[in-house]
Amino acid sequence: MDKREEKAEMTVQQNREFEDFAADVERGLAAEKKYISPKYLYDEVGSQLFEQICLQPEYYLTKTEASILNKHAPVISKLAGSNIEIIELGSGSSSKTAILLRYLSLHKKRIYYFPIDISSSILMESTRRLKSQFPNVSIIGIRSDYNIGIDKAAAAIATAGCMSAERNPEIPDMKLVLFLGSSIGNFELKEARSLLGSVRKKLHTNDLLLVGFDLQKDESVLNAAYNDNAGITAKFNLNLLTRINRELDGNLELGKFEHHAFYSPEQQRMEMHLVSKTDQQLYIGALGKTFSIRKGESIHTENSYKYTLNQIAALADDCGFTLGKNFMDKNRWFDVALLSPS
Ligand code: AVI
Repeated sequence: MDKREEKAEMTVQQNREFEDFAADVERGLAAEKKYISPKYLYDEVGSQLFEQICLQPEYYLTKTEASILNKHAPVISKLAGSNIEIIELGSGSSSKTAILLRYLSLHKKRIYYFPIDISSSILMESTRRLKSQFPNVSIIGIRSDYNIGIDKAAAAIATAGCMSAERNPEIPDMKLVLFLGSSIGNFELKEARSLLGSVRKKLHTNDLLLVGFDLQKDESVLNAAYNDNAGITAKFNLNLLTRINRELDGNLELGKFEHHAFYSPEQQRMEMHLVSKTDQQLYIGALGKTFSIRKGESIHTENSYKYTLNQIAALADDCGFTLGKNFMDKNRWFDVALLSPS
């Protein structure tokens, strides 16, 4: 693909993203219970704010998962072949993957790493950093959603294989797919099944999948994690309104909403909402429409499901995987589940 074709493809993709966002905001604000998909929290600013959330003392998820990966990197490495293709769904800053790369790069012959993310700036910054940290690892960032990203990574490997007359001894003998950070928790169970099911279809029997699950725990720990003292999670949530204003020509006033996050024991999930402080009209220029919202009414912006080990095993089974191992911290707050195709 030459530069002109690449640009044209980018424009088509941007138009499609704009139309999807507009349609989703219209549907969500017109609904009886207002909602907007959490995927829209991640524009460039939202992605940076999420990186800051991960550093907050109350947000135990990132630190705990990192400590699990640090401890179990040798075992994970032993399970992997000598040439390995690592594909990470929603790689973000790739900081936890760096833990694995540090270990794998010392013990493997050839590593390809394909971080897949929707934020181009975070992707560019993390691939630049990792390339200088791990010069022996081939790193190819893919700005895409997950399904297309996995196909692109497979195509890149196939091209590398075709370039040599004989079978290239450096071509990976296995894929290791990473879906870390409890991102799976932001999916409804049906969507989580569908995502893992489609990942399963792209894997061979000797490939592996590592998924980070946040586990059920004391409510006070959960509530603190999503209501950090520095107010970063609140900014992250409110940034969705700024994004609507900028991209869809909205007139939403951030001061007229507040961040509300709480644990729902019935649904076994953290919920994040933007609660309206007054009766107000929300005008969205790109739609040419106004939506009414009452004082106390909310826009539901995220669910973050907390799993039990039984639920994880059932999900794996439903999607055609065998649960090989649960790598957990000593408090059992977080689980990195190792799944292999059944
Ligand atoms: C990305 N995801 C796993 C985070 C979570 O914990 O659900 C997003 C987040 N929302 C508020 N804080 C962090």
